[in-house]
Amino acid sequence: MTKSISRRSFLKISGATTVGLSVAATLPDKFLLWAEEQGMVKPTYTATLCEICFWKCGVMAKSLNGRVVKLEGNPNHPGARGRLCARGNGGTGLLYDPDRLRSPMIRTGARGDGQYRKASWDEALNLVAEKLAAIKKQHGPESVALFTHGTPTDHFLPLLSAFGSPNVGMPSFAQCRGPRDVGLELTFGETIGSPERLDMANSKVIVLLGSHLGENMHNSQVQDFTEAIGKGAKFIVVDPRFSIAAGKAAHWLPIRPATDMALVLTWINVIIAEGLYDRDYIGRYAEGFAELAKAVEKYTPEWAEKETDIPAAQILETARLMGKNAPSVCIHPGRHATWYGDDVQRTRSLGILMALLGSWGRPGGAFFATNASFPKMEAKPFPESRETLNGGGFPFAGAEGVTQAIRSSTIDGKPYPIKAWIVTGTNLMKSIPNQKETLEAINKLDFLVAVDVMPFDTVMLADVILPECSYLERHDALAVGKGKSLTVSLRQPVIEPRYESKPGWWIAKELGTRLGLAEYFPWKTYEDKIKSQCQHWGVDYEQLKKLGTITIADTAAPFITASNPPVFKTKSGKIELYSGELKEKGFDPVPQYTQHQRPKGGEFRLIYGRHAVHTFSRTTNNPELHELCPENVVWVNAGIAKEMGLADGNYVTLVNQDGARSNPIKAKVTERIREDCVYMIHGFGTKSKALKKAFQKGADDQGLVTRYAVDPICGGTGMRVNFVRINKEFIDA
Ligand SMILES: Nc1nc2c(c(=O)[nH]1)N[C@H]1C(S)=C(S)[C@@H](COP(=O)(O)OP(=O)(O)OC[C@H]3O[C@@H](n4cnc5c(=O)[nH]c(N)nc54)[C@H](O)[C@@H]3O)O[C@H]1N2
Ligand SMILES: Nc1nc2c(c(=O)[nH]1)N[C@H]1C(S)=C(S)[C@@H](COP(=O)(O)OP(=O)(O)OC[C@H]3O[C@@H](n4cnc5c(=O)[nH]c(N)nc54)[C@H](O)[C@@H]3O)O[C@H]1N2
Ligand code: SF4
Ligand SMILES: [Mo]
Repeated sequence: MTKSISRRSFLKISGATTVGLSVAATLPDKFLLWAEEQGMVKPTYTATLCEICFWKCGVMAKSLNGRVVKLEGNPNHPGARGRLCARGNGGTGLLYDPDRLRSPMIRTGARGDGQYRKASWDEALNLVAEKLAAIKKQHGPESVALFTHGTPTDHFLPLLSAFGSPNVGMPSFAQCRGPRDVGLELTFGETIGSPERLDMANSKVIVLLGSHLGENMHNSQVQDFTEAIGKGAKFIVVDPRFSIAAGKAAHWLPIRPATDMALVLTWINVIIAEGLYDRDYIGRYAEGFAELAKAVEKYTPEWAEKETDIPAAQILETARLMGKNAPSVCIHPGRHATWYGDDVQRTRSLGILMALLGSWGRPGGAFFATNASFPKMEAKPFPESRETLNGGGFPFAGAEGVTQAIRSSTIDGKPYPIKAWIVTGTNLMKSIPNQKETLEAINKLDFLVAVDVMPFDTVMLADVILPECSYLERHDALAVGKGKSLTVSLRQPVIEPRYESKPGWWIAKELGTRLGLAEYFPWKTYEDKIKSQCQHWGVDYEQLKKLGTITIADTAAPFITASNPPVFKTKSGKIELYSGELKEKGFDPVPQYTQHQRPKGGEFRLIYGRHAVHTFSRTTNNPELHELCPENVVWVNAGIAKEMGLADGNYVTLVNQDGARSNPIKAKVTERIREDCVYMIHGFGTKSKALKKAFQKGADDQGLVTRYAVDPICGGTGMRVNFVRINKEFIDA
């Protein structure tokens, strides 16, 4: 754990000073804690991993008499460093949520009307296997698609591959970091990883475009951010909204939304023109400098001022600030990168900026992952399958899938039909844009099975619902971390599964067995599998159980030195400032700016983001976290509000360009946002009545994202291309 940041400053950044007090507030917990004080019960501690988000922090879970009363950060785990964020602390809320799925359910009414009957595991699993086998027989195995996010992937992807289908869609690609990963790969031959390999704690200057750290609460990243603030790093925060990070910034640049490329290309031009780039680094490691210099010549600060609404002088000043502090400059490449449809190119422009400053592979910039790895395990090879749809015809779509391409094949049957979906760990109605299309696809399906913990909107459209137990009640795949060192971490049950819920590994194995695929699951329990893996890797399983995380000795240096030259796995073996690969496929080899549509009079661009105490939709019904933030609000510029006669706290509805209307949502009237956009937290406005706390609370941003701009390079869906009007009629209602 870093010494220079206190727990208080971490909590202050996270905007969640109250969390931890509300945890363990329930009556049974209070009684148990009292009994512990009296010495009547003894606590047990179990090391495991959080799954409230995908930072997967190490957790030390404290239980009393078989009840989990407190979750704390595991000091051994690099993502946690002894702390959890508010959401992680609130994980007991998921475990004890009274609305949890309790037993397998089979649909009895029409799709979407919420009518189900309870079923035994045997009946439900037999039905799922029967349906999938029949669809395979009639349409081929590729007509079954998997949508997944998080650790369920480790169980259901092997099941899908063994079944013979290549079709897997993950919103964490096409609706999240796909464009970023593709953009960096095209530039450096590798991406930045997750957790992002940024050496922020040692940066002198940190540049954030969007990246609203402090609201985006990835634990150790926010700890690094807090440490950097403590050490006096200068922040350049580019955001149309005065975010928590903007509050820490030397320069807040309230950019006109959708014009970031203009700013970054201008920074690049200034840094080249003023000779502020790292000549030696570029000379050794990069190619295409001359083409780059020429292609950005036209992007002058005066031109950029008109596009971005940021004064030319400030553009110059910030470019010089970066140049002077190079290479200890961290240009955060973002994570949720699907903004405007030209997102690969925006990320490439950020990569090029990093390269010019020489900060890729340098202290204070980005570091390299360890070379150490664990030996591969022998496994039965999967059968050959038909060509995947998840590429969606995009030349640089990753293996993680273009979700909306599977959705359109489900609707139109082209190039071949998709007839069944397995959905796990993802709430597609909330995560993929254009809910109408998602519903249309679901209504065309012969069969939809959902494996989930909670009855969220997508689950309530399934034909069969299989209740997975929460992460605190199960084993999952060993988590291998490749940061500055190689680590292995264990998820293990803190308590037995509640109700009739079962671990994902068990559900996948049982389905596999019923589908004649038992050989792909050649172990009795998942713990057996983990134990044999540990043996193969030379990891002491008993130690791992106790410590939660084991760090393996390093073999590589994280930064470039004379004895540790960088390796770039691009086609040219160098950093590609000019991309021949993109040129070959008909795209700009050097990123170029294109103007995007702007709001018309009375319209505002809809932008969205994270709240420190919520993860997407998945925490909205969590009693602990719901209490801290029960509904979202819409940020409206104070000047605009005044013109409209709108007061802080008034409820409004938002109507988008296609007539989609939101739930009533409370207005937050503030100077802290530009006049041309409105902002809300993603994930609210749940339609599922089975979620008693979250039902109809707040507004759903996805309901207003009827349009999306597809990135032609990788298939990512830019979702900030919708415009809303604020419905005045409702203000006085
Ligand atoms: N608490 C919490 N933390 C999370 C998550 C969570 O659910 N909850 N989810 C995690 C995941 S999976 C992801 S991908 C990340 C996402 O988090 P980030 O990658 O940080 O998301 P962004 O979309 O970059 O950031 C949203 C910010 O962009 C600003 N913005 C909107 N439009 C523009 C624009 O045109 N230009 C600029 N410069 N800024 C703009 C918004 O005002 C907002 O402040 O968060 C991660 N961390
Ligand atoms: N409009 C809009 N769209 C977005 C975003 C946005 O900000 N705005 N963000 C995008 C980003 S960055 C991402 S990464 C995606 C995220 O998209 P999703 O991963 O779909 O996020 P959630 O909405 O949290 O849905 C999670 C689902 O998984 C279930 N779940 C939780 N834990 C478990 C578990 O242990 N096992 C199983 N089987 N199920 C579990 C939850 O109950 C819920 O149904 O959405 C993307 N889409
Ligand atoms: S960042 Fe928070 S929610 Fe995410 S894994 Fe870590 S503790 Fe859990
Ligand atoms: Mo994401």
